[in-house]
Amino acid sequence: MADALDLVLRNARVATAADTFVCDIGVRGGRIALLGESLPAGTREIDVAGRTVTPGGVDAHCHLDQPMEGPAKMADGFLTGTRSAACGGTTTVIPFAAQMKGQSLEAAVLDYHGRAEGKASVDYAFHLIVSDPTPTVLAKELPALIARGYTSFKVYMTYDDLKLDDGQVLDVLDVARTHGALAMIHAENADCIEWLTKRLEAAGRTAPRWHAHARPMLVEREATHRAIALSELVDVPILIVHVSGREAIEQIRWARGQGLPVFAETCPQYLFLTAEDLGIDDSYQGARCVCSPPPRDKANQQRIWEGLADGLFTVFSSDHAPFRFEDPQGKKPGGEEVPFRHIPNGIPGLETRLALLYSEGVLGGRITLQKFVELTATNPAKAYGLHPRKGTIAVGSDADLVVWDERELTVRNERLHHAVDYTPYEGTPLKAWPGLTLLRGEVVWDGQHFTGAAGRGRFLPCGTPSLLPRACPDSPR
Ligand code: DUC
Ligand code: ZN
Ligand code: ZN
Repeated sequence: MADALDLVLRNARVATAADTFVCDIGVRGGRIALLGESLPAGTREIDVAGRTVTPGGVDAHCHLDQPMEGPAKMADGFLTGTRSAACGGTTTVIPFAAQMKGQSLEAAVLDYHGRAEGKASVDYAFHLIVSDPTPTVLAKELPALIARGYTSFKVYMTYDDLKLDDGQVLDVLDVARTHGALAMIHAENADCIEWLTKRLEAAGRTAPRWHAHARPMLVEREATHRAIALSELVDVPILIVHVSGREAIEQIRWARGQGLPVFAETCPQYLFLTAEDLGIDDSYQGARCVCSPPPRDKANQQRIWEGLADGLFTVFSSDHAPFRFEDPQGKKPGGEEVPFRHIPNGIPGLETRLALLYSEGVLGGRITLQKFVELTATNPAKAYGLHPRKGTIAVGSDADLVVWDERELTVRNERLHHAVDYTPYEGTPLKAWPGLTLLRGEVVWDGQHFTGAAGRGRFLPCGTPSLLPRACPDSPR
């Protein structure tokens, strides 16, 4: 007879990307061993009758303890970042091992493992950021790292310390094609941003709100179209990250219409914030919401909701980029209120990502429960080669689970677990929050307290991205 179950979740309303059904979930050795009615007793039992259970969230775009140039320092490393992930229902995070210009990729990955080791309380994989695609990086380091489970990388079309020119993007895409990796693209036109920034500065327009004027949708639209063309030239899938509104969406819809494998991600800030959150006057408070691309307006939020519902978007990530507001290493570099050009870009969102989408999307009637699971867990796991171990509720998958509490609450930073001194969603009413988060069968959030432990999170080497249906081995290409 098989060993006894370690845990049984009784009478769960299980939601996957395909179905909703009521059953017991039996866990053994950290994995889902049985799904069925009236399962045998487990060593531990939790009755979740009437409550929805979804796969633990996979946040496939977050920045934790990423080395930065200049005075800025991220407030969250793996310790606080993964703790806040767990308390918000996310059990896998994929932050970025970022190559600095002049640095080898191998060194960046080694350094980043050192930052994570012993600190993570949820499981984690790494994307790479390729900022210096030297011949050695392209011919040796990148192929070797892909083979070792780093199968996705981000390239930037903006930011002086990270950006690649078009030729370099083509080179990196070519490696992705040859070795079966997925390239994520930050699409904004750097020269347009610089040109606009200088004009705004010359006119004395340097308050945080002008950040949005330096990065209008046109600069995102142009770069999105260029990224699509570059990927078409190389004949390789790409994923456009943090899409903010209508103009980039139109480019992606056009690409899809051409049959091109162009995937897209969006984030909570493009559903719940607008450019007005960067300020309607010259107050510095808006520095809290400075991120790139910037949030747009209500009409664009609506376009993003439509894209989530109709399949334009493949993944929904936080783009958690945590900087404290009252901090010389955060939004006030050197303790000063600085021109928008110098404000560190990014907002926190790891812990609030799932509850915002569940509340407004699922319970607000904008997306189905299946779409929620697909966007927040199943597709990110597929896109980055972690499925079916992660991202679903199935026999053999890791027992990463969220049991939802459907109740009215309000987002308050004092209740969150990150190390940031604000949340952009302060005061937002919600209709649900995770009541329990389980990582490989262990409760890491009990609805009131973090119950996980630093060092319990495991590193996950990624397999081949599996969003595209694979051709049969002997079918013609
Ligand atoms: N934009 C990014 O591209 N990354 C982190 C934060 C941000 O605002
Ligand atoms: Zn980006
Ligand atoms: Zn980012």
